[in-house]
Amino acid sequence: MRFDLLTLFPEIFAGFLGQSLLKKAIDRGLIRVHVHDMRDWSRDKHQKVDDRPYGGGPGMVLRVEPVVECAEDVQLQGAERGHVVLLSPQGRRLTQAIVEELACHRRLILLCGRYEGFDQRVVELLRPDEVSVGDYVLNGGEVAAMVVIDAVMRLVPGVLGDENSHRDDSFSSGGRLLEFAQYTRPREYRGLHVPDILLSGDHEEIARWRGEQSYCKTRERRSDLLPGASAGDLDREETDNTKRPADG
Ligand code: 6GU
Repeated sequence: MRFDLLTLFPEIFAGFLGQSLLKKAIDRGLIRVHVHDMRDWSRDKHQKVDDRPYGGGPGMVLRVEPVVECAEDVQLQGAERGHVVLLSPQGRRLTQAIVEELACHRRLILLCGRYEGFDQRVVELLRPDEVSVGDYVLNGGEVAAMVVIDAVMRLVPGVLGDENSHRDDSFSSGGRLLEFAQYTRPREYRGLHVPDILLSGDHEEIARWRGEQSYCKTRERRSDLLPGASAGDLDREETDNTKRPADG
């Protein structure tokens, strides 16, 4: 699978691409990631890619030409044009179902915005799939693009070793429950013991206990995930949240 990242801050991705599971997948040729600096498509001698919004208002808007021309050139590199994703808080909110959908593409072009967003004509010309990673505001799409790559790459065949691949993840379209609690050695730490059941060797009982744990944790923390929950279950909780950021 190939990912193309279009950004104004290519350095942000260096650590992410050079570590861990993603680096291994790249080294093994399962995944390719190309990072493109949209400034290289600026016609301006100062490589300016943003400008003040028509109609006034705070902040700067990404200009249409460098973004569209960068995306079009990048699409022509490689065998297929790819599915264009624009990371934006206005997009549909990312879920595991959307991650699974994105993983069906052989190539994803991820557009990372900054400032107050893109000129609307970027959307009209590229017709991207607009995706948000949650209901909060980030300074730019780069962190969101890393979220998308991280979640999608796990679904690319061969990326997870056999050891993990058979594991039922909490949010895969099959399972809809949170994970049960896990323990490893030592058996006791500061008076806290590993539950006896896990040391019993009775795999049937262990599976039952884990299922119960998952169900109870989900009911307590995320009842919106349980069958029969309506969208309102979550909204009510969210609008109930009266906390405000601390001063300073
Ligand atoms: Cl994709 N971008 C930005 N700037 N903020 C976000 C987001 C994306 N998703 C949630 N918040």
